[in-house]
Amino acid sequence: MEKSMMQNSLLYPRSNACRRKTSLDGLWKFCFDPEAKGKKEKWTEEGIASPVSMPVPASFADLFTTEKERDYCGDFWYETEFYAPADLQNKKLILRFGSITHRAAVYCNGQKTAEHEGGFLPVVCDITEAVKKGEMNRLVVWANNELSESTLPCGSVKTLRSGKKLAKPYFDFFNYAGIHRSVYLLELPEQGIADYSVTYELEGGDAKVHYQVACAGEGQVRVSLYDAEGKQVAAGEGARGILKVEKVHLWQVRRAYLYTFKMEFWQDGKKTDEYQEQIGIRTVKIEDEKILINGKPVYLKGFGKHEDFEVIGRAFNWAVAKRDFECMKWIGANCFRTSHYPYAEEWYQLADQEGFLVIDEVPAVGMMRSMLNFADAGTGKFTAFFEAPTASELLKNHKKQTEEMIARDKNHPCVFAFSLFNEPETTSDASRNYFSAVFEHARKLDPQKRPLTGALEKNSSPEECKCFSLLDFVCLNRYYGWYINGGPDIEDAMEEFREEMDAWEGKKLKVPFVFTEFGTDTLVSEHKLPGVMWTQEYQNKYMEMSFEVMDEYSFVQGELAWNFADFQAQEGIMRVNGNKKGIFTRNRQPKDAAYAMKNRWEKSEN
Ligand code: GCB
Repeated sequence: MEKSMMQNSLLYPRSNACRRKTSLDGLWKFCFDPEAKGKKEKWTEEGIASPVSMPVPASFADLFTTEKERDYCGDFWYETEFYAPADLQNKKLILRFGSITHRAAVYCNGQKTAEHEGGFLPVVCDITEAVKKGEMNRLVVWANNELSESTLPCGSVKTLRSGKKLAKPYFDFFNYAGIHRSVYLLELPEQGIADYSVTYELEGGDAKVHYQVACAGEGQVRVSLYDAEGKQVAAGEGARGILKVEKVHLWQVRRAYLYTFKMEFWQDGKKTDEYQEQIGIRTVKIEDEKILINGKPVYLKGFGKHEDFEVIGRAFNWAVAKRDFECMKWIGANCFRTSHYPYAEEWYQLADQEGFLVIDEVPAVGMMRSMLNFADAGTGKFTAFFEAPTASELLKNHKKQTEEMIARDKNHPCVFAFSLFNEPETTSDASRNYFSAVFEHARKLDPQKRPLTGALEKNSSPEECKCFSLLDFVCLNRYYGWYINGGPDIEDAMEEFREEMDAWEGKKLKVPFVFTEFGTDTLVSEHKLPGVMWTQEYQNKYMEMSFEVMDEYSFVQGELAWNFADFQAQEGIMRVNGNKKGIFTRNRQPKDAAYAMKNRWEKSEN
């Protein structure tokens, strides 16, 4: 079997005295393969057939001008070439894709070097044996964007009479696919630093940083810690230990402070590897109904987001990310959820720097058989999702992607919680068993033992839900006044909202509740006084009503509106060229509701 990616380090690519990264981003070759004949026809060795040019990173969908290409579902291929250094003594060569959506196999000179399931986490392959040194090498990637009920996210494939396949997501975002994040060629020491983790303990004004460095090969580890001015504040030896930081500068919400943690690997008196990363010293704790960062309660203000933008689809772009953070700072937010999948690593780096809290979510979305999950959420619809024979394979994938997400993101100070699902069925014993297994597994993975949660939809009511007790804090997605009693019925919606909140209160769970979704589709073009559904006035009215109810319950400790910005979704009678619940438009300009939210959020402290 090929080396699986988990054997390879997930550390973010960096260049230094011992490591070199070379970007392979740019224009690659690309082709669709509707008959899935590429493997039989040896495209893996001989190159792909009739290619067109394709930018990397990008989703392919919105670059083309025909439906056939935009809505393509099935196999597709990428190809490029790269130069491998002539001298690789004591070095290994690694290829690292930030993500390939949803599954991929990577071939170097015809040799399969990796296979990966899941479209939102890195694909890493060791190509040391497969490359021709001192020459150009052919790199071919097979990818596929079909959805099923045993892979994450969930959906199905429909075949039209013509034989054309279409992806049918059980979720409300466009099934963008492609090489979505940067690709690097890494020259790394054969033996050296593979991973590290840090945990924190605060003692008065000082802190203890417990560190652990995982290495491949025998050698000595030296570590050191530098403050933001570059002054060394602590140092140690050994693969694990404690660094004492006096008069610590804590990483605080919207007041980030980052130290640099530097690791060195020495063999026979020679430094053969080094790696450094910025870390933030802070603690996270759930106590009664509060979320505590550094022992102090924080109220979450912000959004559920998407990786989504015009033309590039789901690809990472630094400029878009920068603009998003500027908008979130302007409006007074302090938190976002990476709905509904782990984002590109650069998002977390920016959040670390800006002091944003992040709920990091695994792509466990669509775990209810439904093309209109948003509409079915409140109707009591039940599809026996976890009773199906697909559940055991699904669980395997769910656990694996949770492992990869936590392995990749565990050292980011911004990540204060992991979300292990969005809106699945939770009312059956089968769902309880399924999620007990997911949570039990996840609890073993995080060195910092951060809170685990998941976002519950309306069917997961206080009376019916069998899974809420697995969560360290409860996340609710609720649309009272939109999917439930919208428009002139909103006064009933408000009463029903209160009734549900009263029922939760009655359960005396003694945990914080966070609203991870609430919102209304709002067209920037539409104004009406008094407001009607879809107008800007109605979005404002709905938000006011929602905040009034939330403010009545002290166990509500956060409000993440749906969504930060308008985003592309599957076509349908409920969507006008995408989901329009953004507080900002798709090109990141504020709707009217943004000003009211800014006013509210700026009044309260972080
Ligand atoms: C939800 C889903 C989200 C949808 C949203 C909506 O409950 O979690 O993915 O986009 O509702 O707008 O309907």
